[in-house]
Amino acid sequence: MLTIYSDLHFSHRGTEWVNGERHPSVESPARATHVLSAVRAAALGDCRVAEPYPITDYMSVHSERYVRFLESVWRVWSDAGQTHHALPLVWPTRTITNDREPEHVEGKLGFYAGDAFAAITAGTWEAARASADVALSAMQVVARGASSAFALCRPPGHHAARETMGGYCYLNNAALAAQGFLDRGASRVAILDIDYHHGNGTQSIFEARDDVLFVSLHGDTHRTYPYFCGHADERGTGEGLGYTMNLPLPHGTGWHGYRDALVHACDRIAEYSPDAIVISLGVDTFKDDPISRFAIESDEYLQIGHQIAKLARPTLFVMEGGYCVDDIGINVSNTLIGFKNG
Ligand code: SP5
Ligand code: ZN
Repeated sequence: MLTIYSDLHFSHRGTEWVNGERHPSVESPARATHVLSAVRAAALGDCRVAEPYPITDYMSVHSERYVRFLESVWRVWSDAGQTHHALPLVWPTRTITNDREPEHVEGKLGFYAGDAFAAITAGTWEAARASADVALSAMQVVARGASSAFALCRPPGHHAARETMGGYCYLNNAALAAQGFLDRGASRVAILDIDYHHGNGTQSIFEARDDVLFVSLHGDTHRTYPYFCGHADERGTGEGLGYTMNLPLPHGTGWHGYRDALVHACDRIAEYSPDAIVISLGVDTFKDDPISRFAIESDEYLQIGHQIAKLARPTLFVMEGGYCVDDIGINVSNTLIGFKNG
């Protein structure tokens, strides 16, 4: 299995608020370094750098004004005399909302953010863009006939919606890949999101459509980030009704409960009979993840990969979350090895 990566992610090191203090984000450059080392150590296959894609290619799932915002926001922010990372402070809430983009950068930040977990730094755009290019390059490898590929994306993408950043995400790498498969001739694409957090961005991009099936296993959003959606009764809208499947699981879920949900998810995907599968691969389901509450052990990621392999479809793995840096490498490589060994 070919791995696609980029070193341009190093230019992005975000900050986040924890307990009233500003900290380096747990979504760190070391995550990608450790995953790349583990994939190399596991001799999974070649590792190759991503190709650059034109900015207009990101507009297949994002709006033009949102992409232009991401491209320009750091310059506008620093031109305004600001010296530290940009984080939103004001939001269009449920009742005080319209669709008008503010002119001031402080307003734009809230307009285009779902939360305050997606800091804008000097190198954020370059990194987000490279991450999307990793996903698109790996998608192209599979679209041209490879049975699988691994997109070692950083920053992650599944919390980014059509015009919303959040949860360490800016461009939705998995959604760009899924749309890329459709644009290259696929009729149906399934996205299986196994990050601990609900893929709210991905769901919102595809929930009204039946050409992308979105299936997600995640911590119950009554009690965990990203809150507000990801509930079992969300099944899609309009033509997309029946093409969103959410499987929320309680705090403490270990392999036993997880496996049953994963088998159920895979059964739905098999029934859909997709031409390609995109796996939003987060390993923040790990027992020692610092921000999550599942209890999957390192060896059990082999079983997760094995279940996905049983679907026997062209499969693209897209890196999402996972914040236990010491074990992120083995957890990701075990998933991919479990898949490769069928
Ligand atoms: C891609 C991805 O995994 N994004 C995750 C974003 C999660 N951000 C919010 C986490 C809030 C955690 N607060 C829990 C503190 C536990 N001590
Ligand atoms: Zn996550």
